[in-house]
Amino acid sequence: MLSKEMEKILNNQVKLEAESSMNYLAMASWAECQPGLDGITEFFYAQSEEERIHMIKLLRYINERGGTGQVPELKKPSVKYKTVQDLFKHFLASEIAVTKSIYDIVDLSFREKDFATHNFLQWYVTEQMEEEKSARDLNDKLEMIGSDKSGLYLFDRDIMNLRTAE
Ligand code: OFO
Repeated sequence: MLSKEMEKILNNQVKLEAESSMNYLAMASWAECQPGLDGITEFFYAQSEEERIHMIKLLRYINERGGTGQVPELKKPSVKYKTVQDLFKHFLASEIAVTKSIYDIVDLSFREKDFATHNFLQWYVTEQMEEEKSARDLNDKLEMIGSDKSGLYLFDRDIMNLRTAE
């Protein structure tokens, strides 16, 4: 059985994953409206789907452990991106924030000796490590490319291949 504090913090994480899903959906839609960003568009649509899966996994875990999973109310995502660089900076910042939030729950699971939740969270810890790394790598590449259009063309093509290779 989850403690009340654990139930609350896990439901907060459900909300964060849902917000990430909606933000990435907004990013995908923004990219789809720009000329020639087909790879980036697909990347964020897929990313949005993944976050939705993360949300449902958490929600169901809360229910399985005797809590009540809450479907959250969400704000409309803001989409004020000026450049692709800007878009990917937001992506990295969002992943860093999610990692921190997961670590806070891991910390609580230790303090409460809730080893079932601790075990459940290991999947999220690994996932965040991979997502943060991929977001950092993509940001590094974009920094190198700067405003070079042919570089951006190749970046978009590579990110499309990255998705289809998964
Ligand atoms: Fe939910 O995986 Fe990143 O944020």
